[in-house]
Amino acid sequence: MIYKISPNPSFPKRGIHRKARRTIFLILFFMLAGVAFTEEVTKARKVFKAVVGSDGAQRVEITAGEYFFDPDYIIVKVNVPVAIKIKKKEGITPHDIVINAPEAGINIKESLSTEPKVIIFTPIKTGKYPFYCSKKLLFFKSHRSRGMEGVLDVIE
Ligand SMILES: [Cu+2]
Repeated sequence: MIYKISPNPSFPKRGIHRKARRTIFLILFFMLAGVAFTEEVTKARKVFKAVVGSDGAQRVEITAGEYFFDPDYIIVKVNVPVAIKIKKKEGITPHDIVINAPEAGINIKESLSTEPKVIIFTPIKTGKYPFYCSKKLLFFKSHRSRGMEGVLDVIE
């Protein structure tokens, strides 16, 4: 038997594959970019810049609820005492606030109630430190992953 070698050269075929691959890559790229963009939009922060009161403390008021902190991007000055007055909205779901930044002299874990609590600390190092709610019910997603987190931005 004689086997004929296909006269159809593979070169142009490969070229088509390359094009297809590039198209697929571009489609994936824009899909991912789209996802990243959406993420950015949904994570728009409520920014609050603390002002130093007559007593020398920077005052911040936060309300917590399902599932947010308002504001959730708080800017404070380094080496100036911060007084956070925080309460949670009515409801049976328990919430707390955690800021675990020992390098900045901050180590907070307070459960929240509808009665405002005042948390006082002095940040000793600039940087962005996360704060969040550590509550999680059984197999459900943590409050943090549902959006109960924010940033404490300590600036010069
Ligand atoms: Cu919570």
